[in-house]
Amino acid sequence: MVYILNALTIKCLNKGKSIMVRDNNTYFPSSKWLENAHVNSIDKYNEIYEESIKDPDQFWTSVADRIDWYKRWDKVSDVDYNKAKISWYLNGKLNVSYNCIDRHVESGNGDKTAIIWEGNDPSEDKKYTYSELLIRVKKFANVLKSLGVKKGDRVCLYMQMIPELSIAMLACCRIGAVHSVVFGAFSADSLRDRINDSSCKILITQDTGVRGVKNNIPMKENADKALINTPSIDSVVVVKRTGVNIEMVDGRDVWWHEETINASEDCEPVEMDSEDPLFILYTSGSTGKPKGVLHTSGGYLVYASYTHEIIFDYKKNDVYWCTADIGWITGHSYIVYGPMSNGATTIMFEGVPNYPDFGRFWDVVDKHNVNQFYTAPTALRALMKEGNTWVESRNLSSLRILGTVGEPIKEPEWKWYNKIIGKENCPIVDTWWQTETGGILISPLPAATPTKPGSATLPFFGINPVLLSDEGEEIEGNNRQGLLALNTSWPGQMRTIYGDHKRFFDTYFSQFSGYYFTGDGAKRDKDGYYWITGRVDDVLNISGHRIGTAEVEGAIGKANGVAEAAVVGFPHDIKGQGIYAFVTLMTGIDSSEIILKSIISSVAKEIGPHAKPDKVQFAPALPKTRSGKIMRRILRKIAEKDVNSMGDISTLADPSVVESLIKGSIQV
Ligand code: 7RM
Repeated sequence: MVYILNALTIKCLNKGKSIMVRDNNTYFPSSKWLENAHVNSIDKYNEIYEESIKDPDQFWTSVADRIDWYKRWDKVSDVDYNKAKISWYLNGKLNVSYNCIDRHVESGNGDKTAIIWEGNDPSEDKKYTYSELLIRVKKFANVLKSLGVKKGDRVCLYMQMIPELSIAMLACCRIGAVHSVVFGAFSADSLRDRINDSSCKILITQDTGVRGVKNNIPMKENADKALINTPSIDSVVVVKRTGVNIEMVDGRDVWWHEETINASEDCEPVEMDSEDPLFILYTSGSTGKPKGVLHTSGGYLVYASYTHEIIFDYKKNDVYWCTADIGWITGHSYIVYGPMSNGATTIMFEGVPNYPDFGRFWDVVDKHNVNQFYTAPTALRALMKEGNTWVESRNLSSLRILGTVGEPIKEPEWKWYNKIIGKENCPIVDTWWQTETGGILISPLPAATPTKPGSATLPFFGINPVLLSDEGEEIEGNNRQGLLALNTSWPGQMRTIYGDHKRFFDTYFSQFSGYYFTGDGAKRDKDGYYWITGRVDDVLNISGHRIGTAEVEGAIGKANGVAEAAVVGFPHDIKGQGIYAFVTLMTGIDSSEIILKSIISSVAKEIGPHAKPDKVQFAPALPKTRSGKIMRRILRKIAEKDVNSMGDISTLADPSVVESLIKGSIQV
């Protein structure tokens, strides 16, 4: 399917010199973009899109030439969704760290800044050129080798946003080790489960972390708790970030700085097969157990690299900043692998948007002359609420392109972003994608696609989105809504769930045969633009973080006195979605402050503080069908305070439960 915009749209696009032209709530790329951008008109977009769909092998062949291969592939792709079998660039050989560092040094760009690290405290920053980075990565790769890490071994990285995190990732791929980054806010229990699921051999962490007003996040202490039950871990490498006193376990723990100081600066990159694993990243699904999403080397790098260049219209001298945490896929693809494979200057930010004040993002933009700025709608909502004075005192004239990711962006924050941050001069790319997709699948191209606030617009090259009915019928035509699926593969697609290929098939390919099912709903408007309506499964999106309702329910269930819990999302001003927990206590136990506290702390312990419920309602019973399934649809309506459109409740075992839930009171 090809989307050709109507004549009116194209005419408006060429309307003239004015910066951003508005028409019926459609925003057009400003004229100064039309000339020098990689894709500089909607006609060009349509032309390339058509080619990419007509002859995908030819298209993905030409794209893959951006990467340096030791040996080219002998088949572009081999995909069978009915077996969940996905391979790209078969028998191609490459090394990801070579592509992200060495080749830039070899081509004379060794003195170019690779990473600008901006610390939590504005007085702290560091820059690493590509040459400096190469030395550090080689040294640390040798440290890993000296600790017995071999090709294919898993290495867990549990760190905050410090440069050593990127260095460790690149060192892993230099020697063919598979990294598994665990977001620094996850609890000891979560860390333990993730280490065990993929039997990591080594853990890399830091003494303590700093983030906003928190200046002593107990990273090593959490790690120590996790490590009580992780038989696969041989050694722990600890980065000294804050210098506070921590315990080091003799024979197991070593300091990063001590190990690297005398490590050799020679370390040849290992030749990897395209389909050798690059990393595992855990993400929440609709069951209690997070999935180890596995990405491989060749296809992932090609896709991250290409999308980064085209969607952010990245040019050689740009300073690019993605504010995400590397603990999530956005940081993997668009702080590390995409930008660095393109030889970009990428900013890595340790702090938070409101520390030391609400102008911090804009200070960083001003200080480093950021050209592309990529963030989450939740951050924009939080900042928008604080007024414009924080923005007006900073010079944002370097900005060229703005991006968002992680959740639907709503019109108010989109308009604020456009006007107050972009000064109506910077196209906004609302990028839709997932941990599973490796890179962006639906997004405007900044100098080509007219945008509409809230729409991720059109598919990227080579991407075939479809809308499906609940029965799995393809919904053709525009002005329609359905379940979002993809009917062809792309190089950045995940390959399996680590250690559980059957679950991979069951989760993504079994519901609708021949399609990859995303778990999202979407509508396609009259112009063929996609509007993501959100998850249709039991996955919540809290401030852009994916959290499964089942995980939170499991954690609540572990608190003393709790018989059962059901968790749903509800609309939240800042977070996008908040967590609403309905909790039934054991017979004879009354709700109390103490129980409430133990529920909250159980969630913090089992998952992490970011998954704490915003609202807890104690309920005598939960609405269940006669077969015992909790009807979340009803709980969602109660959480949304939309009790008048409850729908059919006749299949409930006991419909009177609903009445008591509506009357019930919230405790938090
Ligand atoms: C990159 C990332 C994936 C889920 C996805 C959606 C939601 C992401 C957008 C979005 C609306 C967007 N990976 N999502 N981007 N919804 N518009 N531009 O976020 O695996 O952590 O989450 O996030 O529901 O399925 S993720």
